[in-house]
Amino acid sequence: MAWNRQRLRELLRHQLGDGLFIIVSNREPYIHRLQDEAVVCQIPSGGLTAALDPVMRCCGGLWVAHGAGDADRQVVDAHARIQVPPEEPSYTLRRVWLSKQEEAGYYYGFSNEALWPLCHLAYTRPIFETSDWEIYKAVNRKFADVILEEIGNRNAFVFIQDYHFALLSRMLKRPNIRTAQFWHIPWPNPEAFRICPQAEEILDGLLGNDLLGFHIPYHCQNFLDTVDRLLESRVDRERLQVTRGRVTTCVRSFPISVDSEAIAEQVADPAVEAEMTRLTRHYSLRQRIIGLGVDRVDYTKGIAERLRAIDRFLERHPEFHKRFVFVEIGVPSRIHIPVYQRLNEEIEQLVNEVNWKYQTDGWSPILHVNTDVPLTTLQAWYRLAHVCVVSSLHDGMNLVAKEYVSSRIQDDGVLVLSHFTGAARELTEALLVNPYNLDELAEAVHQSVIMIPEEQQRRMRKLRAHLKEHNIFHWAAGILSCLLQVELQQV
Ligand code: ADQ
Repeated sequence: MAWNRQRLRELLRHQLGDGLFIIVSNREPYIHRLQDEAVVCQIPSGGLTAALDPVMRCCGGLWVAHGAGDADRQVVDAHARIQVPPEEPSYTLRRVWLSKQEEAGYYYGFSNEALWPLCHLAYTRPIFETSDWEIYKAVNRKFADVILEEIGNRNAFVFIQDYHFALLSRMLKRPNIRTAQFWHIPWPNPEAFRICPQAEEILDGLLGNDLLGFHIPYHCQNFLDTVDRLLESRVDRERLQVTRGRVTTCVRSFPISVDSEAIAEQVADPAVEAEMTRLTRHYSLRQRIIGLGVDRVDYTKGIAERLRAIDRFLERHPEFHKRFVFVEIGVPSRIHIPVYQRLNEEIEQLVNEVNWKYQTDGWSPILHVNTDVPLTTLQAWYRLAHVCVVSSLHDGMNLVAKEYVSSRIQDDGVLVLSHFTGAARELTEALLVNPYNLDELAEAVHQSVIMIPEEQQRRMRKLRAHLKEHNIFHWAAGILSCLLQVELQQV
């Protein structure tokens, strides 16, 4: 039987007992902003929060995150807490306040200028600033203090998210606390990782966890190899665990996913269908073949490669001029970092160039939407697109690929997917490509637009069947039951 909300809830109720369940992440699942002098509550885009909100809704507990919204302070109580989601309060969000300087050093600096490029092999050089590292440590400590205050003497399970908190589990180490951490981005090989001046401290920090999760076995192997090379410890490859001092950390893979059944239901809603009609009219898309790219604008996502491939495809196949439109929905992110500013400019310029080269009679081949789009609109695009191109140069998993597949309720459409995503290990019926190979990517776009309906259906049915079983609840149940077993064995 596939995992669903109900089964996950029962598992947690049964295993947690009176223990407190806490999720920690940098980004908050709900953010309050000021708009036209009114406070509005928004859901930030990004894979991590989208994946974990359904988990938290079903088990309650506490979510600790950076309060980043300009109206966040206005809506919390005296302990910086608020009940969410607003329409159906089911868990507590505890906000942690960071100064501009802390945000610059911990988030933009060490997390995103050092660790992010270090772990993604996309040929962007990491920047290691000692001052950023000092702030990163201090912010990890600040989160640890908040969490320890919330836990008091109770038993607690803390589920830490991502590379922003490499040192947190070590700081939380207490007999009444068990921790699991999920690393949402790839883990590189030891040669790549050892250039980090703080490599040993980061590894030591992560080995404070009882359980450490990655998306795919390859990232686990890389982690074990890195520990073996760089740190005094005992690495047991058969049992996939590392012992350092008196702590044993299990290292396992748990491929993250989406709530595929909920997505399939949502996209069939009349509101999504009305939005499909509106978009088709608004952008004059009737009779056109629609290609789609959806990303946070990041140099790891291969957006420029994708746009160049569209150019190559149109160059080679003029019969698709005026028939094909590629919709690129890219929400700018981390714009305070220079490399991201340059990337936004590069994409803008590429879109202009390609459009200038081909546009005629009211047709432009690329439609560029450079904002966050509401969920209904995003789902309408997923349904309208004949092909979705995910061309990441390196990606832990990539949820866009899984969202697109889950939205194809008529079993049609084609997913073009980079080999270098975690998703490529599971979604093998996609057209798998090397995004560095422009001709291959352009050819995959061509293959998708000429693929016969029977072949589309054969592939899409398999992909959808896979996601029906390997959904977000399967991921959460895997990692949480593993954490709770650790508890049972070790106490
Ligand atoms: P991300 O790098 O953020 O996640 P991804 O997994 O693709 O990448 O998730 C992006 C999410 O943001 C999707 O849910 C998508 O719908 C949403 N999104 C993107 N652009 C949007 C837009 N313009 N408007 C609205 N929504 C938009 C990190 C890792 C990934 C890993 C996830 C989860 O980098 O490898 O899959 O965490 O672990």
